[in-house]
Amino acid sequence: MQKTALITGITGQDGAYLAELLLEKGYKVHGIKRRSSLFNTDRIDHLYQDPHVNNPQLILHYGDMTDSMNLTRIIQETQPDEIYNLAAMSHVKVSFDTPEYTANADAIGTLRILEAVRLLGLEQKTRIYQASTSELYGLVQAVPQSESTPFYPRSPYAVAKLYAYWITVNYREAYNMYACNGILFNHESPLRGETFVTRKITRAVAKITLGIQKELYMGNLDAQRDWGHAKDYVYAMWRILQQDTPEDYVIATGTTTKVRDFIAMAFDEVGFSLRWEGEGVDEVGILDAVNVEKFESATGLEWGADYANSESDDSSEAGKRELGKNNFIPLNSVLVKVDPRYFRPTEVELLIGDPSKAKTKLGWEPKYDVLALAQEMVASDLNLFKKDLQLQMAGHKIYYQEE
Ligand code: NDP
Ligand code: GDR
Repeated sequence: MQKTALITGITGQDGAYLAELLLEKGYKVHGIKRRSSLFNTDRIDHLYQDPHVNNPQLILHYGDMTDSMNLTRIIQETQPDEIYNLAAMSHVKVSFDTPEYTANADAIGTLRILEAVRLLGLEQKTRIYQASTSELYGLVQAVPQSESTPFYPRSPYAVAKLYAYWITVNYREAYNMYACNGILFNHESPLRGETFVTRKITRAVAKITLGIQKELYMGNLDAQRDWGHAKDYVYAMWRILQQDTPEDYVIATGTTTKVRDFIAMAFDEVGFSLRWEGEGVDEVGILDAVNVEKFESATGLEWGADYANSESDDSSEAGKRELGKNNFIPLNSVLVKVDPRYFRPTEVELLIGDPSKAKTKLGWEPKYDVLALAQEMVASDLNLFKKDLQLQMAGHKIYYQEE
């Protein structure tokens, strides 16, 4: 019997990887997308199936986590065997600006899904995966963080997700539903949203080395995160719903990295070594040395050695740039600066997960480590911006927004 899955948040990073995985496994996949004034399905366009063709395996529905009637109707129509509730206002910093909306979508949205399944009498048919998060741990109580570590959320996002976590546990216990939390630590990929820290960094590395951007402005460089690859993590989501009994699991790599070190790692991919000077808001990352061979093979540009040693700074003028040549980044350029606007009112300083339970019970292990992740992300962003550079050189104007 073919299984049917419903993915909320299918247009997001995880939704895209999960949809791909479930289609490969032979599922019929329904996804909920939001109405937007522009197309918002970039991440899943490669999976799109023309609805005019017989029996498409991927079907999209308009919907929103804040609309109970909409969610109930979609669940009734699709009768899913598995629901993956990935939709959320997922940006921690933005949740301080939109706390009420975040609570509505992330906390009450989860309740809407659980209650719809119950009201429709699907408790014994439909299994539910809830996208819980390492942000629940917040202010460090103990490390590494496991399923039994106490929670101490530090943002409106994390508090909303705390409600979602417990309402999932409660529906499991109260109504004997198959509902599970995956407590996932940070996971990234070339599909990561542009305003999350890893992607912001890998985009900047690509743009700076290609001469499209001059500097990277960052927030807290000391924060430490347990970064994995989204591909590994969506596989864990699926595994969680295939067990005999519904349980909650931590999914993490078990190693942690400082933001500052991820920046250095990403620049190293293009042959740039940074040195750090100053402290706090005055800290800067300076181009200390270049591995010319590595730079040239990563970027396809020729390193402009003479210019690199000169005092001149006519950077960022695309018109003056010679195509195929780096003649715009002198050694000792300041490439990274701190901007307090990216600080959070309350910060989560240290996350490092203990995935032992997932390893033992799910047989799950990450395939990627943080270096392999950074490599893939930098390579992907270099490809992306090299295309833009070609267009710019041919006279097209391209505008960028970075946050
Ligand atoms: P993204 O931000 O990339 O994707 C979020 C998805 O939710 C998008 O499809 C978005 O739609 C959709 N969405 C947002 N608000 C609503 C709403 N009101 N109604 C319907 N859909 C909505 O997140 P990720 O893919 O990275 O994360 C997936 C889930 O996992 C999220 O719940 C996140 O909080 C959680 N999580 C993520 C971790 C990570 O490191 N990535 C770690 C732990 C948990 P649109 O495309 O239109 O914006
Ligand atoms: P996080 O991810 O808050 O952990 O939430 P993010 O990448 O936004 O931040 C990670 C850490 O980096 C620090 N930081 C910056 N962050 C951003 N976005 N931009 C900056 O310029 C910057 N400078 C430093 C942050 O302060 C933070 O400490 C992500 C989301 O995917 C959540 O949905 C998910 O639940 C958690 O991961 C696990």
